Amino acid sequence: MVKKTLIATTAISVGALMLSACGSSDGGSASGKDDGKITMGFAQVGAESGWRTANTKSIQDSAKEAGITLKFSDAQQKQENQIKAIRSYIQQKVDVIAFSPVVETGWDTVLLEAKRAHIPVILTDRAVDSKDTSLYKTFLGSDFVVEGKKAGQWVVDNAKDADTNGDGKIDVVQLEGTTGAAPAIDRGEGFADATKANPAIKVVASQTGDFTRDGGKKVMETFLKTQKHIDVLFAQNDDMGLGALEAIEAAGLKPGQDIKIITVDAVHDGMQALADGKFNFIVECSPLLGPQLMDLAKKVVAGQEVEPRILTEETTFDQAQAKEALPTRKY
Ligand code: GZL
Repeated sequence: MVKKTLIATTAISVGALMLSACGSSDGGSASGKDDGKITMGFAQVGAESGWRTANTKSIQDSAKEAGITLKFSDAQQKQENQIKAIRSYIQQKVDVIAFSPVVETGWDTVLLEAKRAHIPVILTDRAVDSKDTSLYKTFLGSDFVVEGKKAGQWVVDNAKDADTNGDGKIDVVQLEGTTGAAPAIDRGEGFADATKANPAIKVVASQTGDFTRDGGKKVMETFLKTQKHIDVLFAQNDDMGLGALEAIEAAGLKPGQDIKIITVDAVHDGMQALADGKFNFIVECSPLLGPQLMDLAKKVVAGQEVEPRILTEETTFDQAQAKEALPTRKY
């Protein structure tokens, strides 16, 4: 669990990013190059969602902007591909490695190889559940437990509305992200935590849709066949929620009215669905990690001390706020 691993670390908002220069450095560039040009190896999860596409663009654009040479790989959501990419970056003696671990576990061996090669590692977006926090310099991303709590809190605050058939019970179905991924584990935990406040709220079915539209559609079709009545859908990302919309409408139900829908991310298509009244609430999860990542890369390559956990600042949107925000959204 991200929470356990990072318990000893201090989380700060990215706006208050405090960095202190420090003489000692074990992050000396493996390449031994002293031309000041940094080469980063980035092992991306895949291209599974609108969020991921925006995240990749942010990283690629920011590397260019920062004058950092970027080696980039897409693992198609397979951990073995990410491990292979990290090994190849070690072979190529890059100055720094960054990646978004597709799942929380199974990274210690390859991260130890990077450490032995004196290549600093930055975790972005998703975290690892490793006991040895010396294996990476910092984690830059969201607090997924908080995101889950915000989603659950909406159901608690809108219980009357959420009880769509007025039977006094609020039956929730949940579309989980990739099995074993930090956002899936932690958003589910946060949602369960927040909804404990009202015993009428019950998650009656929960299954992974792997963060994809297709996965969300297929699993929602099953939920609609097996559940007598569904009051609320909590989709752990917009894309699964968008896939579920198709299944809900094909079943002759009105999304956002017959079934209340809460999602996480706030990418363009999700915000459009919210503005159109098909979603009811979105918890933002920012993919725009590129600028902070490049800033951190320069600092860790220079051997500077950085905060062990840097959180992105995020908000939430209801239907009216989505209408207002859409015209100026960057993604
Ligand atoms: C969250 C990120 C998740 C997004 C999904 O930081 O890891 O992965 O919520 C994406 O859209 O697929």
